[in-house]
Amino acid sequence: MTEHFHLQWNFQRNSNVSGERSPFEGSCCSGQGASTESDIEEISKYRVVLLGDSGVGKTALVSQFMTSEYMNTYDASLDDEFGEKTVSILLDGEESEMVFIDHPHVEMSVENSLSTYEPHACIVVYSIVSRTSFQMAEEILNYLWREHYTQERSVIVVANKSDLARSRIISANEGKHLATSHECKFIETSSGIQHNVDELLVGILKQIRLRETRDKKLRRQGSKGKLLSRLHNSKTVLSLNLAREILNKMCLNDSKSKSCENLHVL
Ligand SMILES: Nc1nc2c(ncn2[C@@H]2O[C@H](COP(=O)(O)OP(=O)(O)OP(=O)(O)O)[C@@H](O)[C@H]2O)c(=O)[nH]1
Ligand SMILES: [Mg+2]
Repeated sequence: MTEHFHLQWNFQRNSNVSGERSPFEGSCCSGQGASTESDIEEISKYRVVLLGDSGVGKTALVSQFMTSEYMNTYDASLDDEFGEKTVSILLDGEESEMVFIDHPHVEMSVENSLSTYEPHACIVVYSIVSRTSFQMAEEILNYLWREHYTQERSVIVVANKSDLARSRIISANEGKHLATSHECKFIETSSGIQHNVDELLVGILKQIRLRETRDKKLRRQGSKGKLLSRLHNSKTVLSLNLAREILNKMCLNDSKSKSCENLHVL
């Protein structure tokens, strides 16, 4: 599929012989002269699995992603085989390839989806008009929590069908509480009237990138930290560090609960 993507990309780059404005102008892939194959290989590729009860709107959301203004229209490889759709997203001047994995709920278990795809992010969808789908989302989140997914990867709780306001059964607060209690982000969407669909798409990519940057930093600090701890092992320094850690945790937890709807911070 990646090969198909590259081939399509190269074909479109080389096929602009009419003198029309290149579709890559103004994007991160515009620029003078021919790009090399290595430019293309540098683009990060992220897998995103959609989970949730049958009929909550997973497939409808992915279809709406395909119409996003962030999508590099000319670079998309809309490969619907095996429930996967690959799109190229341009965000903050950087391009990333996102693969959305969407199997009908009855066809693939959560365990199977995670072990097969090892996703960078999980989107747990429920419908605001279905209590059963909310309970299903909770079960999925409990599983993700036990498997340390919510702590180690990006997990976003999506309350879909917000257009059906009159039939609403699950309040936004209930959804937010579910998300924060599992250390996840939260957003209400409607794929029907395209409410917050772009925000979700961009939010997923932001969350993955932020986490990636933080993990890299932590790894670097980890090696630095080992060195420092060898130097500062007096009792006073240790207790001061402990106090700082506790304070940090308190502040972190507080800001986290406030920012569950802000998909642009971790
Ligand atoms: N009113 C409304 N209807 C929606 C919305 N999103 C999806 N639907 C409808 O809900 C039904 C189910 O949507 P799907 O996207 O097929 O649901 P799914 O989660 O993919 O379901 P499975 O593939 O069975 O797991 C369809 O009739 C959609 O048109 C929405 O935001 N608002
Ligand atoms: Mg579906």
